[in-house]
Amino acid sequence: MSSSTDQVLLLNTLLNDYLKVRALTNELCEPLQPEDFVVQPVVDVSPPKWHLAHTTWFFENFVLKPNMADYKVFDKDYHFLFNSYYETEGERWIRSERGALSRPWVNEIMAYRSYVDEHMKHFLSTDEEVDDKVIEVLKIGLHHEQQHQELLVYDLKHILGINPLFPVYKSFQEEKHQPNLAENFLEVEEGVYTVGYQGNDFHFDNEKGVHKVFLHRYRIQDRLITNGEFMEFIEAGGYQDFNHWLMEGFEWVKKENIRAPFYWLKQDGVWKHYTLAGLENINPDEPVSHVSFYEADAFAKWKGKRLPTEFEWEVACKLHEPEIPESANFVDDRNFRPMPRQGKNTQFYGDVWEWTNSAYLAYPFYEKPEGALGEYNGKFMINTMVLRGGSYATSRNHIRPTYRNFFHPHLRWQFTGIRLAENF
Ligand code: AVJ
Ligand code: FE
Repeated sequence: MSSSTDQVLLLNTLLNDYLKVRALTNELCEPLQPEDFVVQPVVDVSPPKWHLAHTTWFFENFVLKPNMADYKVFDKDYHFLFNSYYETEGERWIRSERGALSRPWVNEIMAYRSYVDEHMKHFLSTDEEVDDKVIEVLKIGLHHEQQHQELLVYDLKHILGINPLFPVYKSFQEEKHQPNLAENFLEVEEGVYTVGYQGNDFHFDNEKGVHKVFLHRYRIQDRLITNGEFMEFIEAGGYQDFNHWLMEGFEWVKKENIRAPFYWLKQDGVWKHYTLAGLENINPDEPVSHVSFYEADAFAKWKGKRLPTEFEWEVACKLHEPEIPESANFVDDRNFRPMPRQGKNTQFYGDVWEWTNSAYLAYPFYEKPEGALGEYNGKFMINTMVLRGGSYATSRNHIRPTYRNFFHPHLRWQFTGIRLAENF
C-alpha cells in the first residue's frame, strides 16, 4: 500500500462492493420459502441454503480466520459442511448428499451470513495495514459469490422447473420491441492474435497467461441462435439423424431419450418451456437456452457450420464489441430470461453462455496459485468445454471478453446457448 489514506479509500470501496454482492444473493432468495432451500434434485444442483452458507464460509475461512485477530468461527461444524471441494481444507460432506440435510436451518444460515457480514464490516474499517494478498483473496471472494449467485439461479430454476406445479419465481412483463433477427456474420481476417487477460482489474487465474494464437480467417454470427431456429432442427428430425452428432452425443441422446432442450415439453402439439415466470409458449425470437455442448455442436453441423473456438470468440468480441453495451442483458436487469436480440446488440455479453469448440485447458504460462485457492480453477481442466460471454444471471461487473467458464459437455441446466461460426 502506498499510503494509508489510499488504503482507507480502497477498503471502503471493497466494503461497498461486498455489501452489494451480499445483498443481491439475499435478494435472489426472496421469492423462496423454507422448503425451496433444501431440495437437491440432481447432483449438479446444490440446495439454495448450501450456496448461502458456502459463499459465507469462503469469506470466513479465507479472509477472516487467517487475518482478523481474535476471530471466532460462527460454528465449528460448518467447515465440514460448507467446504465444497478444497482438498487443502480437509474432509467435507459429500456433494451428492447436500440435499439430505435439514439442519442447519435456513434461519441459522441467515444468522451465519449476518455474523460474517458484521465481522467483514469491522475488518474493512481498519486503519491498520492490510496486505495486498488479503485484498486479492477478498476480491476472489466477491467474484466467487457472483458465480454462486448465477449457480443459485440455475439451481432454483431446476428445483422449481421439475415441479409439476411449475411455480413462478418472478413474473415477467413483456415490452414489445421489434427484434433484429437478420442473419449476419462478422468477418475476422487471418492472423496472429493475442489472447488472455491483459490489464490490472480482477481476473481469474485461468485467463492469465497472455499468449499468441494463429487464426485462419473466419466468420462468426453477430447474434445468438433463437428458439425458432432450434425448433427447425427439431422438426427436421435433427435429434434422430446420427450424421449431425458426435458419437458421445448421440449415445447421450439415445440413453437419456433427449428430444428437445431441457425444460421444453410439447402440449397439444405446441412447444412450451418452463421459465422463471412459469410455463410459457416458446417465444421463437428468444435465444435458445438449456442446450448441452452436444446439441449445440449437432445444431451447428446441421446448419452446415460449426461452433467457434474460444479464441475465435475472444478475438471477434474484442474486435467488434470491446465494451459491454448498455443493451446487454444481465442479472442487473432482473429479466431472468434471455431476450430477443434488439438493434445492433451482438449478444456477446449476457443472455446465455455460449458453448465453444474448445476444451478447457491450461493456457501456456498458466501458474497454479499457492494454497487452497490453487484448487479453484486449475483442477477442472479435464473433460469440460469452455463457454464465453455470460448470461442473464451474470453480473455486469463480473464478465469480460477473456472470461472462461467451463462445464461438462452433457450438462444443460445452466443458461447455455449457441453462436455459429464458419470458414470463408
Ligand atoms: C466456473 C461455474 C464452473 O460451478 O464450480 C464456484 C464456479 N468455482 N465455486 C463451478 C465456482 C468455485 C464454477 N464454474
Ligand atoms: Fe464455490
